[in-house]
Amino acid sequence: MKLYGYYRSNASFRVRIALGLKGLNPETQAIHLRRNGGEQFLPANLTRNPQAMVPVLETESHLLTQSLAIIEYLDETYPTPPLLPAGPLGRARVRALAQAVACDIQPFHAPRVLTYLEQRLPRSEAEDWAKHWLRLGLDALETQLSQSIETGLFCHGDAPGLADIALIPQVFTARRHGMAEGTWPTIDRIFAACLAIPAFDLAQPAKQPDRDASFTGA
Ligand SMILES: N[C@@H](CCC(=O)N[C@@H](CS)C(=O)NCC(=O)O)C(=O)O
Repeated sequence: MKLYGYYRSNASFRVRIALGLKGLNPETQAIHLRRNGGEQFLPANLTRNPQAMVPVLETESHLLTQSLAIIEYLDETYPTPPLLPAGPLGRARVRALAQAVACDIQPFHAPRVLTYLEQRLPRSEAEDWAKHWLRLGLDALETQLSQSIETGLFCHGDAPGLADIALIPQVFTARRHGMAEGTWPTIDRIFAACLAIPAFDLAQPAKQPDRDASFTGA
C-alpha cells in the first residue's frame, strides 16, 4: 500500500489516523498542494485522481480516493480495532458526525476554494468567510455531541472511531485559524482524549516528514 498525501491536508490526516489505529505503516509520497502551482495538478497526480486532490491510497490493484471511503475500505479489510459501531443506528450516527465534518465543513477550507476566493476578495474577507463556516460547523457539532448520551470519552462511546478521525483534523484547522480553545468544551475534551492516543498524535501535521520547515502551527 502507498499513501499519497500532504502534511497539512485534513483529509490525508484522517487517513493517517486510521492507518495508525489499524497498526499499518504504508509507504507515503508527499504531494505538495502549495508548491509549483500545486503538485496535485501534475499529470501523474491527475491520472491517480482526476479531482486533483489528496489523499489517494494505492493498493496492490486499485487507486482509492475520498478519505471516508478509504477509511471504510481499511476498516472492512483490517477489522480490528473497528472504526464503526456494530449496530445500524450507531453506524448511522458516526457516519453523520464524520460527514458533517468531511462534507459540510472541510470543503470550505480546501486550497482550491480559498485560492478562488482570494483572487476575488481581499485576503482578510476570504479568511473571515472561511472562519464563518468553520465556526458554524463546529458550533453544530458541539451541540450534537454535548446533547447526546451516546457521546462518551470519544464522539461515540468510549473507543475512538470514524467520527473522531474526522473531527480531530478539523480542530487542528480551527486552532490554526486562531479559533480559541474553550469555545467548544465537549470537542476540546474529545480532542485531548484523542491526542493521548499515538495514532492521532503521530498523524498530526507538525509530525510529518514532508512538513515545511517553517511550519510551526497546530
Ligand atoms: N472529500 C475529499 C476531500 C479531499 C480534499 O479536499 N483534499 C484537499 C486537501 S485536504 C486537496 O487535495 N485539495 C487540493 C486543492 O484544493 O487544490 C476527501 O475526503 O478525500
